[in-house]
Amino acid sequence: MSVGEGNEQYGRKAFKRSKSHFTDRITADGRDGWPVEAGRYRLVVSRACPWASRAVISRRLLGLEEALSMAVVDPIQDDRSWRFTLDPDDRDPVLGIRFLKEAYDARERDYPGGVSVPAIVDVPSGDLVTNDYQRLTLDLATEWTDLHRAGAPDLYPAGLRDEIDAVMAEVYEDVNNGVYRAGFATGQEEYEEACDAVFRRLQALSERLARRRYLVGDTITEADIRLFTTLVRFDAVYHGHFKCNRWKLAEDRVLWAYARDLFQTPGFGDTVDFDHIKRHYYRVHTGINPTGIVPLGPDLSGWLTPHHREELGGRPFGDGTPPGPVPAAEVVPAPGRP
Ligand SMILES: N[C@@H](CCC(=O)N[C@@H](CS)C(=O)NCC(=O)O)C(=O)O
Repeated sequence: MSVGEGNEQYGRKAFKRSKSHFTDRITADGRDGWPVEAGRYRLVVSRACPWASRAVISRRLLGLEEALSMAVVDPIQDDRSWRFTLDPDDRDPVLGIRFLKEAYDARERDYPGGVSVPAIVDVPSGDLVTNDYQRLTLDLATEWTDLHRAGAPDLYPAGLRDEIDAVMAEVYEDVNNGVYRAGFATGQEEYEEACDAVFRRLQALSERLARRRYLVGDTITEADIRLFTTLVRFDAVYHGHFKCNRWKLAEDRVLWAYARDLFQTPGFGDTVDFDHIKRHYYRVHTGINPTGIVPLGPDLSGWLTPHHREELGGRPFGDGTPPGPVPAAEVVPAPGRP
């Protein structure tokens, strides 16, 4: 497999995350030429990918499943990158394409950059609109409001944005991206610096969450979504594959309970596919796992055990309500669930 580890971002120099290249925004006023419109766009995700998983969770919490359809790619890329090999005829049934790269090429001929998820594609033209994973979920929360379900939570409340942004910046630097910096380090010092930062930040987050149910305010916000997508992968892939092994998530009483609380909240755990997560990381990054062997563990049953975080109070959905059941076509297959 010549993907992932061959990319510049996984190269010999210190790990550097590439900037998203297509940063057009889909907005209520359509100022970039892409107005919010039900049925017009398709969200392309890998359930393996933490950045894409943010969008999968936001879409569920906000009840955008009908308005914004979703395509799930095969967790294993080949040298043409993400592919629709989970679909009949290896083709996305809505876009009619076999590789996500086709939507990138439709937007920009001979696009030289990497093909990444999450991506939103304009269905009528087949053009990629955005792969800006940092902006994408904020826009789902704040620009797609006319299409939100009744009872949708406010994931980015105006009065708390400064605090949410500050927490997310630290979580991004040391945790979301920190695990990648540790995992793809090519020198001892670089690895130790990154790994130290991961656990220092996790320790601080554990202290912050000891007496409060959620990261900011008393409801679920975008900040919780972004921390969750790393925590849910921690013991399955980051602890072993990325060598972030000072301790396991399941060994930190507070963070483990926090992660289980979110996992058991509708819209979070019901989007998680541990089978895709494990196969993607262990099989694609052959630079750090040359045999491509996928470990059997960890035991996933703990994710469903009582977490007792209700005792801290908090109102998960604020004045809103939890999302309904997962649409039948989007239920995570049994091998990926605890
Ligand atoms: N757009 C960003 C973030 C999204 C991202 O890294 N997605 C990963 C999957 S987790 C991806 O699609 N990487 C391209 C590849 O592995 O070929 C990037 O290009 O680094």
